[in-house]
Amino acid sequence: MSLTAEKRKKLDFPLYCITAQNLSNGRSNCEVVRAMLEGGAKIIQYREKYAEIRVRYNECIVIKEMCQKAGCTFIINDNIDIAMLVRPDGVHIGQDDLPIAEVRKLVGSDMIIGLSTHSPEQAEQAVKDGADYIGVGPLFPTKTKDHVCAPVGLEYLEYVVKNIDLPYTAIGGIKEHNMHLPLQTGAKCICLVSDITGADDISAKVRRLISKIEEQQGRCP
Ligand code: TZP
Ligand code: MG
Repeated sequence: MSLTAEKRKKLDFPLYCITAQNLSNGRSNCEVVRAMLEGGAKIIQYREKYAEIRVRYNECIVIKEMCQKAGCTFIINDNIDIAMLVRPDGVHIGQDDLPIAEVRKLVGSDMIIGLSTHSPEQAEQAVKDGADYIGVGPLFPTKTKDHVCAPVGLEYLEYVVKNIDLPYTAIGGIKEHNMHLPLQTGAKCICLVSDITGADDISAKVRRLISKIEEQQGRCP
């Protein structure tokens, strides 16, 4: 099923936020999400690699409710089973996870499916396979993701900007101090993980990032 206008709208925001309990200075994922929402986050992905599945499930129930009230798109990473139960706006999977067509059978046509991609070939394949958006990265070195592939650089982002008609988020090693690079490359949406989850004041950070991104995008071609 093709990407609907409704799904595009849910993904049409300049900042994509992701949780990471181990990089949140002792704060819970729910606390971090609350602060992201206070700062104006409009897309949040629940990504939790270390907690027990029951903890993830419980957190996702709470976070879905918080996001719904705030008009924020809520995506669950990895756990298709939790997504089938909690019914977020979307799920996010990687290259080694179940094929998109199989995930589609499980979650249904209304749910957004996002796929991490690392090369032009993977981006083209994602379009063919019916992904609703793609992650583009890691642009730069990052310690946030285990077993991450080598940085793909801005060249791959440039390819996506010019050739791929799917929503996407640039990701990997993006910080407040270097985010002008993907933005200058034409990125419509960028994702900063540890720079946000590790911030002392997460809501102030998110608010500042959104306004800086919008300001820079106004200046970019
Ligand atoms: N996928 C590709 S890189 C990455 C993920 C989840 C982690 C990015 O984290 P950070 O802290 O923004 O480098
Ligand atoms: Mg995964």
